[in-house]
Amino acid sequence: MNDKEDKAKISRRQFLATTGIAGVAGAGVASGLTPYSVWAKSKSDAMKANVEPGELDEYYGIWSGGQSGEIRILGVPSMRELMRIPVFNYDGATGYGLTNESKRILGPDAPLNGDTHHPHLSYKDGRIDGKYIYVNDKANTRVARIRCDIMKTDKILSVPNVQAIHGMRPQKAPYTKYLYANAEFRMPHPNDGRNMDDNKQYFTMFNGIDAEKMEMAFQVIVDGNLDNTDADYSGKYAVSTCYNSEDGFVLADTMRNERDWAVIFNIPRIEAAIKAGKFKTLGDSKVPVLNGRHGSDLTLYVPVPKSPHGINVSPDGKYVVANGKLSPTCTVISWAKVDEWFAGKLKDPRDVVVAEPELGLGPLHTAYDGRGNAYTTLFIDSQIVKWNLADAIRAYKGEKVNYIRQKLDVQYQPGHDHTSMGETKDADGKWLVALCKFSKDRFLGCGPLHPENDQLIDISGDEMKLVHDGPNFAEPHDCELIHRNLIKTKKIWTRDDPYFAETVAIAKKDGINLETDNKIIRNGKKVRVYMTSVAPNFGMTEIRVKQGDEVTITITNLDQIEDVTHGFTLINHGIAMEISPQETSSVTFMANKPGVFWYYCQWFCHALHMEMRGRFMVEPA
Ligand code: K7E
Ligand code: CUA
Repeated sequence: MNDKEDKAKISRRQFLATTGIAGVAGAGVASGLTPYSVWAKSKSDAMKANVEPGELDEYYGIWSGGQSGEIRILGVPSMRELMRIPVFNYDGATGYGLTNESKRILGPDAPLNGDTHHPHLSYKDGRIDGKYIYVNDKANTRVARIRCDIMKTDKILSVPNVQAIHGMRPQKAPYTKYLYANAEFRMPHPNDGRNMDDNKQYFTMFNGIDAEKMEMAFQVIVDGNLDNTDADYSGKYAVSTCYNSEDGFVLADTMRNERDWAVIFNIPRIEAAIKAGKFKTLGDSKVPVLNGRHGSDLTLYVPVPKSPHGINVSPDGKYVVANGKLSPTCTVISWAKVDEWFAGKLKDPRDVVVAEPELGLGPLHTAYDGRGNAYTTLFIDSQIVKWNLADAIRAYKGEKVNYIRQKLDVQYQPGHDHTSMGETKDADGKWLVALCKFSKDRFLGCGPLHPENDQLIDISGDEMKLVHDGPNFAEPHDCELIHRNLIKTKKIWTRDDPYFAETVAIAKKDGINLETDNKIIRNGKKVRVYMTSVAPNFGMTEIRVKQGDEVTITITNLDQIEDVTHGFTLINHGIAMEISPQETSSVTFMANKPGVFWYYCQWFCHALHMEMRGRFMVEPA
């Protein structure tokens, strides 16, 4: 890079730091640090992200799809997108949201949008067990579970009596018994229009979900609101940030206090209180509701500066870091001290704080390398700051040590960051992904809506090195990087899979053998069509029904060969679905229009794929 380019780049960064973005997040907080940057990346650094054709990535990247409502699977380090998993959204390729199998998961009248933020895998003893991915839907107050073996959404739960599930984490130990889910927004109770102006009737709740059944286990009323959450490595605690201790309705009010808090939930005490019957219920809901406000022995409110956002437990199991957002600091809380506090040995809730390092402007989230270092995103500074936990603790005690190891410019405005295996006891400190909210000029223009920029950073050495820019569509808030050995996926379906068990049961009642039969069963105006598919043939090349019939098409793909997926698309009916090898898929719709409508296989499966089609014939009423 020549001098001129260098200057141009630096002035661009300064420009970003001084534009409106800084103003939004409470500018004027000076960090007092002199950041240094690594702009250039050499060709050899970039080659680290290179995965040769035919080679496999070492890590699965589990990405949230933000406002798209989906989950995406990327390979890391190549950052290649491997798969999209529809979760809260409609998906035209797989028919998710159209098929009977997916509708059973989504439930009746489910909205077909979602806002996924936090994908997290299930645990055993603080390690990834490879079973499930859980993810929140902020937009419609839901949580979902995805089966890792088939990479399909498996269950969805609507959380009652709250609004906007944001922070969400599985319990880490001894196993994922509970899923912890923060409802972000306070709302009036009851929310039937009578209390809309009475702030005192507003509250929100921390939610415990039975992670195996995907049913509500408990709700805890809190003061303030709830942003992000994490769980410790002993299984005893969950902890959530609150950016609105002021109970404000508008921005200016939420920024009034110099300190808000992190609230720690004592899970064994919550379980004991439920056992002892110390709860109430709200409205029609049967879920136990406990009081966790100030003064409750179920919670500990730790004051932290200022409007904290991310909350991240260190993989050594000792600490949790609350990220200051409007304060240039992070607050380090010791779990051992939290034990002491609940044992009645400490007086001041701030006694659980063991460090409060000053890191830079707009700290949002922190990740760890398993070697004692933390990596915090600085939204306003557009940097990742690497700092040392032990040194930050020594500095808090008054020692003169520099806990900052490096600051690396990222492009631009990072939200979450995540390290390989960093949310587990097996944190391996190889890779860091910075999920940048703005990409600005990093990619070819695609209109006013820009992609995000997910940057891959090599953290295996002493110095962080940027190796790859990864454009991504709206809006990955968070991801997890999991070693490929921990996730085992099926190559073809097994016929006894619960995903389509209910469809199989209906066929059985109709006396159908799905593996051999091609038949139409009529029951009044309800018509059920059963057919098989083997490349390049559907079991039936014509289906005759009457106008006004409710038609269910059930197709079983008999192919046993990996990757030979068929599809069923019915012209002019808005119907399409995936049928992968050994899968049964079904869809129900009204045959309202008389005439001939072709159906075809929309998944290129065979040299004669174009010929894999048939006529859907509707006789006029
Ligand atoms: Cu975008 Cu985790 Cu929803 Cu932070 S959250 S950036
Ligand atoms: Cu079957 Cu294309």
